[in-house]
Amino acid sequence: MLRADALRAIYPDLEDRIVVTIMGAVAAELYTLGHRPTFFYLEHAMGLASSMGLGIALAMPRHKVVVLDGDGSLLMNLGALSTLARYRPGNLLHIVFDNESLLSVGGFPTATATGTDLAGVARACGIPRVEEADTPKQLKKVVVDALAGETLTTIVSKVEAVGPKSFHMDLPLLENRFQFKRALEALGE
Ligand SMILES: Cc1ncc(C[n+]2csc(CCOP(=O)(O)OP(=O)(O)O)c2C)c(N)n1
Repeated sequence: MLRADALRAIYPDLEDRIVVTIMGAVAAELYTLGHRPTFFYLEHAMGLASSMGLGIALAMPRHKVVVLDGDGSLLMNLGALSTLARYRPGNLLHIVFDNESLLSVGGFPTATATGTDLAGVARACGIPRVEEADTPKQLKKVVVDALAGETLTTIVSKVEAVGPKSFHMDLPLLENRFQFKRALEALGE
């Protein structure tokens, strides 16, 4: 599955949500589909999108929060899965696009290319619902289910190590940061 196709399939389910993405390819792909003030693209702080999503989900329990993560990013902060499971906010959906690669910096293989099973790690950490979805249709189904429910969910989707031609986003980090904060304040807790 191409991540771009996966994102296109679930974009209608994301566009009215609070979304936090990792940097690089997936951020550019989501941005290209259509930026929303409630989307935050976490530049630089690799591995921390799920931690940021956890904080927002706990602070804003009436709103669904979706995190778009990558295998390299999650591997860099693997303990995040234990912390997510410990607090288990039912309004948090954690989607990991596993391309077995650090694609955004040139495509070096990660540990999922040599056998690490992130869905298995998530289950062992105690995430109450873990799904694997490897086609856009399957992903759409589990995303819709998870957003309709109240159970912390991690979805691991294997995708090809293919990204956009350009990672350029016409939205500076600071502008995104202030716009996102205002959008969340307007939503209220
Ligand atoms: C702490 C830190 N180390 C390294 C980087 C450089 N970096 C940016 S994106 C990236 C790869 C991210 O890999 P993954 O999460 O698998 O996503 P992909 O690029 O494959 O979509 C790296 C190493 C960074 N931004 N921050």
